[in-house]
Order: sequence, then structure tokens, then C-alpha cells
Amino acid sequence: MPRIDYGRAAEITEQLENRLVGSLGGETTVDRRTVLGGLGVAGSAALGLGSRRSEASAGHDDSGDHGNFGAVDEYRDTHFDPHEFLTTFNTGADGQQSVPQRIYEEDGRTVREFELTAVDITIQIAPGIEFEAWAFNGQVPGPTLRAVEGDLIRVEFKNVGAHAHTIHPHLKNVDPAMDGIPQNGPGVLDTDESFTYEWIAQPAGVHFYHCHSLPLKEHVHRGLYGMIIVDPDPERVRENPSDYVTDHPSQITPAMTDDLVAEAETRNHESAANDDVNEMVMVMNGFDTNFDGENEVYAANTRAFAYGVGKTDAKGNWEAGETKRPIQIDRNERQRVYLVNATEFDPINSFHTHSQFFDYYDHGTTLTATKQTVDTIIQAQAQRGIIELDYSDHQPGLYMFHAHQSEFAELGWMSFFEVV
Ligand SMILES: [Cu+2]
Repeated sequence: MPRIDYGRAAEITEQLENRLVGSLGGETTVDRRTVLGGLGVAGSAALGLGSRRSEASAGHDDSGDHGNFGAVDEYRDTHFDPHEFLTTFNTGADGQQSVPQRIYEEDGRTVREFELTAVDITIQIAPGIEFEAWAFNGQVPGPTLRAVEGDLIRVEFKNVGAHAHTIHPHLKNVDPAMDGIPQNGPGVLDTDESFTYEWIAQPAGVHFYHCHSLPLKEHVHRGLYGMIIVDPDPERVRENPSDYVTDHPSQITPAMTDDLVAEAETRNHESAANDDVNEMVMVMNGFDTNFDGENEVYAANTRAFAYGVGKTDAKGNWEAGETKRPIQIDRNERQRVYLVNATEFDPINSFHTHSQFFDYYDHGTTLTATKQTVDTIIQAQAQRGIIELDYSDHQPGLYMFHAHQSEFAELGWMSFFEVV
């Protein structure tokens, strides 16, 4: 058996996706229990990794579906590319196209100004499956906002959607008027209203923003959320090292401070040391397609199975136009995932790596790991953290990662790293 069996991996991804899409189809009133029932034995076997195709295919007859499936097996809407979203989120020269932004100095601070516009838009969450989203800048998740600790984040928010929205940041925010809740400041912004939010980027870490209009769960699950990354400022780390560790200040030696500063430089997107790290943004989310208060589709970055294994020429070259493909990573490069849980309705989500352990920095607010050598972490709603991975010992090939609620994985939150 070839060590890297792209064909089999693609087939299993396709089977799971086929079941999901087939069950939802144009029929969005189906509930997720029905979808899982349809998966039956095949779904669990496929995720058991040990299954051969014959076993995975046993118990259901999808042989006839493959022809039809071709009609929906790609994401036709290229408006949002999860692979681009994954790795393109810096501000400044390497900035993203999806969010108008300006950087300038004002009163001794760097200001990072972003334009966010709430719109109503139909998005694709699985091939052929559409979702009526409310979205910042027409995308779910909304654009990632990245700043350096101490910067002023200025968000020019305009609402052109049909409902009233706000933007609430999970930052340390000393001005209640800027908290983006109905009860304070400008309150909710009606259609065609606008407001400029101003937040100091603090503390360093990985954070969350979302609409805080009521009913909250509806406004969040419709898609009005995104990530804020606040890079540590190495100079501030040098001066206040105890702010970035859980150790008592008296335990911090000069050598430790040097290490913390070096680590802060790897996190700071304006520092050369950051170029040596492959950084990725993953927003775990779910979609309640029939609005019954339960999610039918799960993903990292919205599109079910987008980081699964698509069609290749059997040598790992993705076919032209392929929208489903694993995340290719260089085994010699340090890998960092900024992860946030934006899933509504389910109290937790999780992240699990196969054949690999990682270090985890809860909320990203420390420069030493809060969990070392784990292969699974859970996040409550709005919880987030930084995952640091090292694949330098690993043979090239496909390594799965997914939510370890098997249900979420089978319904779309199943992905692969392809180590090269
Ligand atoms: Cu809203």
C-alpha cells in the first residue's frame, strides 16, 4: 500500500460530503439526526481511519450517487476561499484584500483603521448548500483584524443589512461606550447607520469580535463574527516580562526574559522572526440550516471539508480548480494556528491532531504554553488560543485534524495537514 494514499483519502472525504450534501440537498428542513443516521456505519468507519473502501462503503449504496455528485462536488462560488482566509490576514504591506484598511500615526500611537460593513448575503457552506448569512464584508468569518499591542484599532462600521447590528470586541476595553452592546454607547445600529468604534489593542493574544444584538445567538450564528489578533510588543515584553507568563515575577531570570522577547518576536507580524513561522487562522463554526436551534454543518472556516482531500492526479497534485485540498505545510517550518470557537448552540468545540501533540496557549495571552504536549483541546463558545505544532520528525503525508466530537467531524469539521 502506498504510504500516501490520496485516492482513498479523497474517496472518504467525498463519501462523508456526499452524505451531508445529499441529506441536506435543496431540502433544508432535515435535522442533523437524520444526516447522521444517513451516515450510519460508514461515517464512523471512515473516521476510524482503519477502514478500507469496501468496509466504508458497506451498509449504504452510494455507487449511483457519484455521477450526480459530480454536479455539486466543488464549491462553485469563489467569492470566499478558505485557503486564502487561512493564511492571509496580516495588516500592512502583506495585508488582506477583503478589508479596506489604513495604518497611520496619531497622538503617538499607531492607528489601524478597518472598514467593516454588515450585509445580508447568501454563502456556500458545502457544495450546493447555501446559507442566508449576515456577514461582515460579505464573508463568514469576517476579516481577521490584526494589530500590535498598544495600537489603536479604529473600526468604521456601517450596517447595510436588514437587521440592527453592533460589533463587540473581546478586548480589554476601558470605555463602555465602545463595548458594542445594545445598552451602551451608540447601541444597535439600524440599517444604513454607521459608527466608528475605537479600541486599544490589548492584551496581546488571540481574541474575538461579534455582533451583540439580540437575540444574541441568532446574530452570532448567522455569521457576524471574526478574529482579532494582538501581537505582543517585544519592547513591552522586555520591560514587563511577568505580564506574559504565569510564573511569579521573582522567578523570572534575565535569560527567561530574553526567551520571552524572542518568542514575542516570532508572534509579531512586523518582526523578521515572524517570517519563519507558518501562521494560520481557524474559526470553528457551525450552521443551523433549518433554524431549529441545532447545527447541521460544521467547519473550520465555514466550508465543510474544505481542508479535506479533494481530487488529485494520484501524485498529490491537486486538479485545476480544486476547491477542497489539505493544508500543505513544510515539515521544517514551525506551524502556528490561531483558533477561536465561534460555534453557536453547542456549548463546546474541540481541536484534535492525529499522530501529533502540540503546545497550547489559552487566549494567546502568555508567551509560555498553558498546556504542553496535548493532542486535544476544548474551547467553550468565544474561547480561543494559539496552537504550536512541529512536524519536523514526521514522514511526508496526510495527517488528519478535526473536532473530536465525532458528530462535528462527520458533518464537515474534518481536515488534513499534508506534510511535505
Ligand atoms: Cu447582529
